[in-house]
Amino acid sequence: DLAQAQQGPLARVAFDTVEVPERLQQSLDHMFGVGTTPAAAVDQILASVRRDGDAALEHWSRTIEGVELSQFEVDRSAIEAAYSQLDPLLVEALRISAAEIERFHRKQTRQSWVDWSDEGALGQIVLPLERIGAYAPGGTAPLPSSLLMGVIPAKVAGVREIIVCSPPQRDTGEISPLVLVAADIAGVHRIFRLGGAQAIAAMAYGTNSVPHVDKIIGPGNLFVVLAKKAVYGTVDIEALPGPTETMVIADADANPELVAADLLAQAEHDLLASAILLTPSLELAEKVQVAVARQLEELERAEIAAQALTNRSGIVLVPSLEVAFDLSNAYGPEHLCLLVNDPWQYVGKVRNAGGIFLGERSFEVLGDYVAGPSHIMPTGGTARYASPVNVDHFRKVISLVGLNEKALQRLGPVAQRLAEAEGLTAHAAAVRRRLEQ
Ligand code: HSO
Ligand code: ZN
Repeated sequence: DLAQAQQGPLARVAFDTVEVPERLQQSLDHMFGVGTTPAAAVDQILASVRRDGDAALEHWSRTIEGVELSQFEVDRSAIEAAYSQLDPLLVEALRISAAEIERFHRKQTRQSWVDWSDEGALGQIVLPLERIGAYAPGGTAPLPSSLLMGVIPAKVAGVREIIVCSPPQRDTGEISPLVLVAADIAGVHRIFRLGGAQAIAAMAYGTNSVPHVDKIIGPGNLFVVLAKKAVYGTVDIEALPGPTETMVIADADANPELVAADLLAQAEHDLLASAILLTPSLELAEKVQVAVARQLEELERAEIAAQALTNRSGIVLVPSLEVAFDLSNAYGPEHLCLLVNDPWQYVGKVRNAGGIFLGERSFEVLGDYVAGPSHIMPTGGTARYASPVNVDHFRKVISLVGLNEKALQRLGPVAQRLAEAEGLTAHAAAVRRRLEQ
């Protein structure tokens, strides 16, 4: 039951029904008191950063991340040093990716407008947010591509100041050079060596060292996601990102090796990543199963991918492509990959998905890195109402009301009647005084 799958406890791991691994619970018990849940620990961290500012940031960086920080902000020389640590071809790849992302998002124009008539004018002003913060996870495999995908749409929107928080690595005490260089190429203004819930708290409330922002974006571990959820309202957030998902719809002509490769590419992200194939062809299903098993052996992250394939993944044999699209709409996958003949004819059938990838040559990994659209897409079935990160995430609208006497004469009595019905006599009087003038 694919619709059910999106509501199941696994899909909600980042939210409230988390089963806490034993080792994690032990360190929670040790640091915060016996029986403390992740959400309660996050609340404590948020409250202390709000109260004690930089001192709390130092404390939590020491106790949780195991790093002694004398200065949170990264200076220019550290960024230059990061460039010199990277292969120039890799730097070039980041630049090309950044240029393609920018080119795509420049298409997303939403204009201010003013509409004049004999009743005056109505309109809207479109403005960028002033300051946003992006979180870039550290860990064993930092994802610089995700930083580009979050920051560049903000840049295109015209956000005045973009800051980044990312945890320093234990061995070097510095943020991963990949993250530093990606942040620089994306056009980030300030970078801070901060990870976890304390980084989210710093960006939400502000401290002496870290300015508070209007919106926080970016993926993170359980604590980061819980912290984003908790500060929502004080700041905006783009989403509570869950484990990544791909759904492949393939017909009998699809290449099983490529279907398998695309499923595995997604499965290697996370133990809870979801990679699902829907196909009406039993023959293809069997070939994909064999190909997956064989290709799995060649992967460095085979263990993670193999687990992911047994958790929230699988091959579903469907009676027809028609049914495949119904199931896919019920599931609302982050990525929907169409490995079918003439994929364009099915685009109109898709109602819920973060992104649609059309055909064998237009696969998800291109989208992950270089196609142009942001790869930060709605997960957990939220594609029912949410969109991939885009320029509008970083813009807001101010309504303009510039009506004249003629509009007052026509609409004033209507407003007055509604005000009286709501029992709001001061509202009614504000209309009446004008009509009586
Ligand atoms: N597929 C991931 C994004 C990503 N892939 C980053 C590689 N790096 C979630 O859309
Ligand atoms: Zn990916």
